[in-house]
Amino acid sequence: SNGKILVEMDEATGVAVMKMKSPPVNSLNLDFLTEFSISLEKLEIDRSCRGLILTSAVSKIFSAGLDITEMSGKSNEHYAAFWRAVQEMWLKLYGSNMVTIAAINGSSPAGGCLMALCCDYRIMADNPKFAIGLNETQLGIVAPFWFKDTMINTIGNRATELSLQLGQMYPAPEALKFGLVDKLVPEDKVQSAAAAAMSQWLSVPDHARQLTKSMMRKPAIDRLVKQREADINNFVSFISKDSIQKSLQIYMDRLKQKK
Ligand code: CO8
Repeated sequence: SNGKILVEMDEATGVAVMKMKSPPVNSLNLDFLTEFSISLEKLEIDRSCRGLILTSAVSKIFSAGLDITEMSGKSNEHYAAFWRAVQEMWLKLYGSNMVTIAAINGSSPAGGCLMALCCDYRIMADNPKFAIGLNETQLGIVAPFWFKDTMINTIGNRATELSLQLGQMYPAPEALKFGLVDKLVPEDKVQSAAAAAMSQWLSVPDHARQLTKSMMRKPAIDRLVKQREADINNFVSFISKDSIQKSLQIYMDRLKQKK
């Protein structure tokens, strides 16, 4: 491990806390995603681990989403490997048998929002400076069907249609109203609130909860599993287009200029 993912396992409670630590913004590059999936897999097969709290060790940021530099100026082989790693992260996290709780202690755009949506329950720091949402259209790119499915399964069709088309980022209070997060707590209470919610979730018998979770999520997971290669090909041909590369470049330049 090169240490982008810190895992603290509490044997007494059976709860692991996974802290994303890839400054400055926890962007999801190939290394990060690979380490994330390996760490998750280890916890998944550890029978003493029943719950996972996903949070950030970077102040003010949960995750800035996919690393834009992984999607620009690279070879098609690289884009394919990157996208496979993004799929893997989603398949593992959305399909986890553990209780997963996102402790969202900062901004969480795009892929960061997706990670949070993959969890069973979301607690966010009550700070209007922190925003969450799937803002892909703002970058001139299109969230794939499984991002869309994940959002629909959380906030419903109409709210997803609005959010996705507009590429809307919601400050924490709005995110709560939209159902994008389940609870807001003061910033210094995010971890303790996540631990409290976890003990409620863990009071339900695992087998019943797991089968119920699977019943809710399996159709979306199966849809990607069936079309995994096609989805990769689709991503590679989309992202390698000159017009898309240009949009991403403009977005990155704007991001750098805003300071
Ligand atoms: N990828 C790469 N670099 C990034 C990213 C990112 N996602 N986000 C920020 N950075 C860089 C910045 O450019 C900056 O670099 P530098 O220091 O060299 O100038 C550094 O990280 C710090 O960023 P900021 O100064 O902006 O930090 P702030 O604390 O002011 O803001 C934010 C943090 C709110 C996270 C802000 O950086 C931001 O809004 N970032 C953009 C987030 C974003 O739009 N992500 C979308 C990625 S796309 C995605 O996840 C899903 C794509 C789906 C695929 C579609 C199929 C085609």
